Amino acid sequence: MKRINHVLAVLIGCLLLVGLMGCEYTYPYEEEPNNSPSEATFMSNNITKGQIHIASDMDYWEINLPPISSWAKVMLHHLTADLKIMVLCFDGSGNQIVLSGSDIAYLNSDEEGTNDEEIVISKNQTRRILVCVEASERSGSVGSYWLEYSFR
Ligand SMILES: [Ca+2]
Ligand SMILES: [Ca+2]
Repeated sequence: MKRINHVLAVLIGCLLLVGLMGCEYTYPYEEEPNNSPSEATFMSNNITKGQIHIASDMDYWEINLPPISSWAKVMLHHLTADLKIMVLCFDGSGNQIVLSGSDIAYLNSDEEGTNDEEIVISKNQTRRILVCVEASERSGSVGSYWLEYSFR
């Protein structure tokens, strides 16, 4: 009887754990909540997956870069819906880099439909990037994506 009670206790414990963890939606590799810059998921690989599960969802990702000699690129691909990306760049002291002139056009990327998104950052003092993925205002649709970055 004691043994059965023990098994029951473990079972109830597992159910409680699953119940608690299931409260917040989490896609593999993405850690919700990640809806603001301070909750950004750190990208430990140069490629990851995420999902915009409701139209108002936002996914923030944090990328740390070593010194780059010419550019850094942030890409969104394998889109299942019309999503968009926006990036914020910071220097080694944590100050936001204000991009000017022609660079401004590359801060946001929103192609139509499920076309890939790409942002090229040419400011080589960039050491930290915050990426925000969300539904395009055009469609407000939900879907999954792969986020990737590279640099040179
Ligand atoms: Ca999110
Ligand atoms: Ca788009």
